[in-house]
Amino acid sequence: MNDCIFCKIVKGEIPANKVYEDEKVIAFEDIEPQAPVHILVIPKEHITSINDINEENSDIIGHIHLVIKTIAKEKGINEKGYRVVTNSGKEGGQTVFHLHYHLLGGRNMMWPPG
Ligand code: IU
Repeated sequence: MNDCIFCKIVKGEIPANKVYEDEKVIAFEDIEPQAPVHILVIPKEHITSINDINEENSDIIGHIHLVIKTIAKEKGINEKGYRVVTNSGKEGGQTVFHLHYHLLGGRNMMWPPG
């Protein structure tokens, strides 16, 4: 997707504070952190949202969870706890239409979310 900001981050056309990268995903610090740890984990392939997950590409979801687990441990939030969020669609609060998982931690999370 030419006009997708996260695809541009994947291609290195826009800088980001990367904390993890492999052949399938990258993770980087959110530019507007909502918690002491706020990392976005995204597939390198352009997938718009959960609505575009299918039998062919669904392996990426398990992989993203493994990466989240690794980063949570690296950031030292795995024991105390953390939150993983993916917003889907406008009413779901999605503002960037490239699938991404927010990893939030380092403070007490509230429920219900706004
Ligand atoms: P959302 O779930 O689509 O609302 O999350 C998008 C997130 O992407 C949001 O937390 C932004 O702060 C973040 N973000 C970013 O980290 N870098 C960017 O260049 C842009 C958005 I645009």
